[in-house]
Amino acid sequence: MNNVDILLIIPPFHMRNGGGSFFPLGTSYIISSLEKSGYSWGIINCTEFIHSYYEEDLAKLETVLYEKLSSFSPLVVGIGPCVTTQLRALKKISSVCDKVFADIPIFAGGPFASIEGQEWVFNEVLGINYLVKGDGEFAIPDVIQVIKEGGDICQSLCVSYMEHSQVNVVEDLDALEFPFRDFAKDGTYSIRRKSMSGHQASMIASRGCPYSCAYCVSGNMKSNQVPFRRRSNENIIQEMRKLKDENGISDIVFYDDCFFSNMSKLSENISEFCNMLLEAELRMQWQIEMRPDYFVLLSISDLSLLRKAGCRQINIGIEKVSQNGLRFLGKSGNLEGLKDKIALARGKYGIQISATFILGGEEETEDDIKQLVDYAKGLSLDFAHFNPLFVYPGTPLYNKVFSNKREWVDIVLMDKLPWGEIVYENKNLDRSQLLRLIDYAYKEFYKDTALAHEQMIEDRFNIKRAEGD
Ligand code: B12
Ligand code: SF4
Repeated sequence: MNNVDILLIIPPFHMRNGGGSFFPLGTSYIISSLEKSGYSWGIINCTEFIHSYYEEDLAKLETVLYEKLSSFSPLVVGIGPCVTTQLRALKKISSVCDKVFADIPIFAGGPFASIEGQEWVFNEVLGINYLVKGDGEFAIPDVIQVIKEGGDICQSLCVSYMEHSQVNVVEDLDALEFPFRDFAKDGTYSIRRKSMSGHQASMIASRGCPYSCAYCVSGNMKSNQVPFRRRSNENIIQEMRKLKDENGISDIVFYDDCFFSNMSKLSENISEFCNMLLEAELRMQWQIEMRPDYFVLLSISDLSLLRKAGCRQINIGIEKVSQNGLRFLGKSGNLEGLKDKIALARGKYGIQISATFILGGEEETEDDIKQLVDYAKGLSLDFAHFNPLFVYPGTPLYNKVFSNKREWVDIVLMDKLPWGEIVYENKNLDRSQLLRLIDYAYKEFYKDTALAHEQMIEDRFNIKRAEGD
């Protein structure tokens, strides 16, 4: 029997075709913090044994989890990082936990657990009474300490429950231990991108997002009570050095929503980060996410410095090009010069450019979508990703589409598709039409390229398997 202070359960997620099994960075941060506090931990990573929310996979989850949980004797159980799409799997996890650990306190954490107004789902639908909202690094050891001292879980000031909400925020991210990486036996450290060749790892330089687009949870988390915070450049570079020296990592994917997040200081921030990195002489390669309205502002000297300091790919969330489409998504900003800037970044500076596009929106038609795909094809991008517009609870888009806070739960629980997403439908395009257009977009964009017959291009969302059900 494994006697541990805390058992962490990582819920499974629907893996898109071409995706891999990821060990979440959030869990790695939590483990480092537990190690530092001297608490013992066990882990069950459900992404290792199921990859979708098909009924047969959920049944397998139940059986395998029961067996695995039975080998642990924890003081407390933490489930997460939870995202809303996992609802069906979370229901199974919670019921198996109840059977095996009837008298042990169970709490959930991660983005879904931190979205304002979703406490009732945990309480009423999932039967999980306690949440640790926001950052888990200091909060989880606090919960363990309270329980070890014989207290009730609610005595930890970091815990939320129906009558009480507490969002935990680590103000100074430099105060955190670097994420625990020792379990990544296969050397992939939660990331496997085809566009990178070396040993890869993911990192995060900030928390939160300073923007609040209508469809996205990040900027709307807890009505913006979770502020945007960034680590110092010194601290980021120290972690890069550690990854290089101790783990043989050469390539980093920064998961930050906006790696550079101050438009008026864009060049200044690029210069500070890149020059410090060059002085550190790490010679590592890295890629970042950037908003398109920032990307068009990049000067020749910004691009040159980014390349020199190791930036090899920029992922831009273009999403839409029509002003109406952008407005509906709560996005604004000038995209003028985008095409030329992409050509310059790739042609002169050898920085690969990948972009994401959202299909679907108010009044959008099949013709609009085909035009967007044609636009994407004309941009000389290295990669493009096309996603349907999804409706997530906790966002302004959700409030526009649904009048009832409970509606999403019924939709996801009743759905037969394997991924737990709610697709935005309008009078012109229903879900299946939109999913077919996603298929069309991938095929059209990648036709005549080396990637044309990759599984992720042929059936990105496992739609064919879903239809065969
Ligand atoms: C990298 C990433 C991915 C990667 C890797 C995910 C992974 N497992 O590592 C991939 C590409 C696979 C992915 C997939 C998806 N993602 Co994603 N992803 C992210 C991203 C950009 C960064 C995550 C991260 O590493 N953050 C850094 C760490 C340090 O933060 P953290 O994970 O929040 O963890 C902290 C706290 O949440 C808490 N915590 C975490 N775990 C636990 C557990 C317990 C028990 C407790 C108490 C606390 C706790 O403590 C941690 C440390 O402070 C976030 C956006 C973001 N900026 O966070 C979106 C985000 C999490 N993803 C999101 C979504 C929607 C998805 C997908 C559904 C998309 C899709 N359609 O396929 C899938 C489903 C994934 C799933 N798990 O089910 C949403 C979730 C929102 C929601 N509705 O719940 C986010 C918030 C993006 C957004 N703005 O909308 N994602
Ligand atoms: S879509 Fe991007 S910029 Fe907008 S709120 Fe989400 S993470 Fe921030």
